[in-house]
Amino acid sequence: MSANDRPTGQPTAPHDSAFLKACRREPVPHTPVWFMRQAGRSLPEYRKVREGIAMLDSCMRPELVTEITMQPVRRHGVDAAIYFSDIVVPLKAIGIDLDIKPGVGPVVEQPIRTRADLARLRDLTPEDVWYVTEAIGLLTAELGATPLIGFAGAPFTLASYLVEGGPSRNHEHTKALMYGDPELWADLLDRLADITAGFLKVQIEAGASAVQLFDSWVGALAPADYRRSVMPASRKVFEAVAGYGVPRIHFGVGTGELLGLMGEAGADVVGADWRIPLDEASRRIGPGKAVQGNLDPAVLFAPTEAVRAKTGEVLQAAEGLEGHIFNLGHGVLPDTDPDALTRLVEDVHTRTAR
Ligand code: 1CP
Repeated sequence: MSANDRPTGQPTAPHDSAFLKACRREPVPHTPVWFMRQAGRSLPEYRKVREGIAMLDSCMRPELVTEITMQPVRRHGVDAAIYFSDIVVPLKAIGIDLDIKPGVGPVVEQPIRTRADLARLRDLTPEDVWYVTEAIGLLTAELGATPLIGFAGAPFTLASYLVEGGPSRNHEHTKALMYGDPELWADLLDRLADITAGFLKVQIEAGASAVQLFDSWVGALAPADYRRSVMPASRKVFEAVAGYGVPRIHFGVGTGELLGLMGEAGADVVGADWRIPLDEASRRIGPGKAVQGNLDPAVLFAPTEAVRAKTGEVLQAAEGLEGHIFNLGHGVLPDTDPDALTRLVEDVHTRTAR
């Protein structure tokens, strides 16, 4: 069955999908499921179409982006698609000299550490990312009633790659700048907030039904530092796209102590990793927000019965919450068996059918 060809009684537009209903905290026919990093990573059909094409080049080819974005929707029957791209694409698009190195991640040729470096961060225009607009046009036509999630990296996580020059465990250069030159840091995050907001606007205007702001590495900060040095920029991003009325999702790893502040930053949905049960996460996030998560992605390497048991624990912790979107606590791990993901979608749908 194609996404356009559903039996009667099924939603006919993304607006009526279980995913968007859950984001709005409305009653749902079943708990919606999607997976962070569902596109790419574990799928053999992904590796096949990517053969010989560099990661960043693949993000600039609308037909290829459409195919890769559709693959997990076709294979797993997830309730939403996530646009295939990377958080560093808008930085590359404004001329930052960076590459995504296989097995490493984003690497920035000349890190950004001084006031003079800031001048390299100009605003993003829709023309800089014409391929995103084109790909989303193709995708919304093919997806039918299945919603498309657009995304961007949050200012802190983008700053970490720019200041460190690549992936980092301890974010030491980033924190040195944050504590050592708060004014420059604030200006850097403010610049990144504008670029990020610009990138999300392009995706929403092209047809994305929701957006997720990935602040993957912000769990490295204490709450007081988050509030003072990061929250203003993340809030600026959420406010910039508030007028579109599409749900805004906020996610980071290891953010148990930050969930309240992440909710305050302005999202409609807040994601949590597996280190905190969802009922406690929801309590910390506060009223009026849906929650997303939070099965440990490593659980998918356990036998099927163990996966079912851990899935049951997540669903139980989410019982009674207004608005739960089932997801992993972080992205799909590259060696995950794709069939385990398909079984997980079926299991959540069956157990939560109302
Ligand atoms: O669902 C999807 O897979 C959509 C595509 C997607 C997304 C949502 C990619 C493709 N990247 C991202 C987001 C992203 N990229 C995040 C936020 C989500 C998360 O925390 O997982 C982050 C932190 C990145 C940065 C990045 N890009 C890394 C992590 C490096 C580190 O610091 O440890 C890596 C390895 C990449 C490369 C990348 N991005 C995407 C793919 C398919 C790949 C691998 C490319 C390759 O191997 O050539």
